[in-house]
Amino acid sequence: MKQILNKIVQQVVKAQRFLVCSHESPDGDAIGSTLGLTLGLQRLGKEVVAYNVDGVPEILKFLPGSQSLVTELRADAAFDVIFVLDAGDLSRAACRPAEQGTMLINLDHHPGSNFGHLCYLDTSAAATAVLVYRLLCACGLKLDLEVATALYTGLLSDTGSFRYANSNPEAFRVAAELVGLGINTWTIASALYESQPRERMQLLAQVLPTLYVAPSGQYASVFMTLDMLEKAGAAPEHTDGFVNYPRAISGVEVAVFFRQVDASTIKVGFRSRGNIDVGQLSKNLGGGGHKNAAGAFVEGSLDQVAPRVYHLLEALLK
Ligand SMILES: [Mn+2]
Repeated sequence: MKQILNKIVQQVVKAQRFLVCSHESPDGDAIGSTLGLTLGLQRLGKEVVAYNVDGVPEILKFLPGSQSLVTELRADAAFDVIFVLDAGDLSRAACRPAEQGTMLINLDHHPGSNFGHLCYLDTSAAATAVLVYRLLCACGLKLDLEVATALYTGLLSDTGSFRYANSNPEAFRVAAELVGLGINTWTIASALYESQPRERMQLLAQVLPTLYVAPSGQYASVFMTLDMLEKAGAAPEHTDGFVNYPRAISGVEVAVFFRQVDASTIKVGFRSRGNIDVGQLSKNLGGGGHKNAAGAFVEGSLDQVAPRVYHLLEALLK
């Protein structure tokens, strides 16, 4: 692990033009890591382009550097190194395969992520932001307020504000270091959790009445149709976190959020507690993810997809 990190440091030292990108539908870790590494490399005197195919979500636009992130790349843009962060799979980064001579470096904490000329995968890291922190420290960079703000946002986001089981000692040590640099924890928390657009609440108000709790009490679901989305004037990204509502019910081991994507596709999002592996379940449905957080796009109407998912859950939870 240390060896790979050293090799990446060598690449950073040697190269000049960098692309930093992450997965589509980016979360706080994807954007926090992207901006943290981008700003950090810039401090080291590098030319860096931050890129994400879906751009910066509204709630993360407070982050330093977010306004310079691009959603498109010029066809002739050339880089010495492409960093792909937190992506799980290269296809989720929607970045061009590296041209001849371009070094592709993968920093990730998703199990099974194994692309890139150099692959720095540590599934024990609470967030990819932690890996970026390690890398920037290994490069000898003294972190500043802006880099710290971006990395802390990634860490806060992927640990569920230090509630999830991935909140390991390193997560707290890195957080302590970043807080020590003078970041404003309340500004960040309030931007992430208490700056919701009204449309999101109006959508949630329609989604919550769809709550279904299985007779066993072990799993629960909510769903969202495109009609609801339109009525609320909301966007799909406003549904982030909706799955946490059924999960918050006492006794529920697996929470499911069914989101209608189009007339014949349902995005099924899973969250589970403890040892229940919804990552494998999602893979069986053609998707992917972590043990406790995963999802898949499934063909069919809600009436077709939901019973199928419930059936699989009955088997999983038996
Ligand atoms: Mn992550």
